[in-house]
Amino acid sequence: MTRLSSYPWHISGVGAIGSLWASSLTHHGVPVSLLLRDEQQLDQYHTAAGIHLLDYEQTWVATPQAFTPAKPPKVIHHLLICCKAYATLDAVLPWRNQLADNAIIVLLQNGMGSAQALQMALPKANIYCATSTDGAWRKGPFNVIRAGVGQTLIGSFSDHLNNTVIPPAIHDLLDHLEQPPTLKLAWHTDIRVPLWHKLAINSVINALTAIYQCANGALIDHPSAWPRLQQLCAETQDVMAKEGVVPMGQGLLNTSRRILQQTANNKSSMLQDCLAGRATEIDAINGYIIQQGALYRLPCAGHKQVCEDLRRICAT
Ligand code: KPL
Repeated sequence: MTRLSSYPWHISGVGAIGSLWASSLTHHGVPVSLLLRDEQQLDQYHTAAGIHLLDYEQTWVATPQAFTPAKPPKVIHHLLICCKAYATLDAVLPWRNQLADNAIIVLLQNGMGSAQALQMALPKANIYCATSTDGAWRKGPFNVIRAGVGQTLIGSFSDHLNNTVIPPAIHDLLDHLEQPPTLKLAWHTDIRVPLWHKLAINSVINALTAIYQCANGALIDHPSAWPRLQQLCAETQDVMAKEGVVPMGQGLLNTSRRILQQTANNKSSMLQDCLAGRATEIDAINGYIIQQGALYRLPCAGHKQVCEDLRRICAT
C-alpha cells in the first residue's frame, strides 16, 4: 500500500459484511475501530476474543478497538455503515456528536432509501454508497464465514459531492486490498446504476425464496414462483425506465436466471432472515420499488402481492 490515511475507519453494523471488512482492513494495515450498539454487544465481542473470519480454510483473527455510545471515540472522520437498511439511522445517529464536519459516511447495504433518509437527518453529511457481490454469513457473534469473493463498487451519493472526486481515504482502499482476506473495490461515477441493478435482482429473487421457503435455484421452473418472478421483472424494469436507469445488458429476467443458476444451493439473505425470525429488508427492496413506481402511477401489483405474502410468513 502506498499511503494510508491515519484516521481509522469506524465500522457500525458488525454482522457478516461488517466483520469481513473489519478483518480485511485490519490485515491490510488499515486502522479500524468498531462502533458497537451497547455494553451487551461489547461483552459478546470480548467473549469472542475478536473477529474471527474463516476465508477459504484460513482463519483470520482481528482485534480492533471497540467503542459504545456510552464510551465513544473522540472524533470520527471515516464511518462505514454495514447494518441492514432499516437500521441505518440507529446505526449513525448515536455517533452524530463525534462526526467531524467533513466526515465521510459510506453505506454498504442491500436496498435503497436509507441514504435519502440519512441525508434528511444530516443534511450536510458527505454520504457515499457501496454495493457488493461479496458473500459472507455469520456463524455467531463476530464469527464469520466467507462464502465468495465478489466486487464492491463505491460512489458518491450526496448531491453536493462531485461524483468524479474520490476522497483520499477511499482512494487508499481501491486496488489495495487484494491479498487475503481480499476485498475488490472500484469507484463508480454513477453509483445509482449498480445500486438499482442490485436492488432489481434482490427484488425479484429474495422475497419469493422466503415466500416459497426454497433455495435460489428452486425458483427456476417453479410452477407458481417463476411466473411471479417474470411479472416482478417486468414491473421493476418499468420503474427503472421511468427513473432513467440504464437497463441491464442481458435484461433483468436473463440476469436473474443466471444468478439463480450460479447460486442454486444458496439461501437468499431474506430467506435466512425469515428463518431466523429477524426483520427482513422488504421495505428497502420491494417497498422502495413500489414507492418509486407510485411517483409514475405504476401500480406494481406483483411487488405489492409479494410484500403482503411475506408479511404473513415472516417477521417484517
Ligand atoms: O444477493 C442476494 C441475496 O441473497 O441477498 C442474491 C440471492 C444472490 C440475489 O438476490
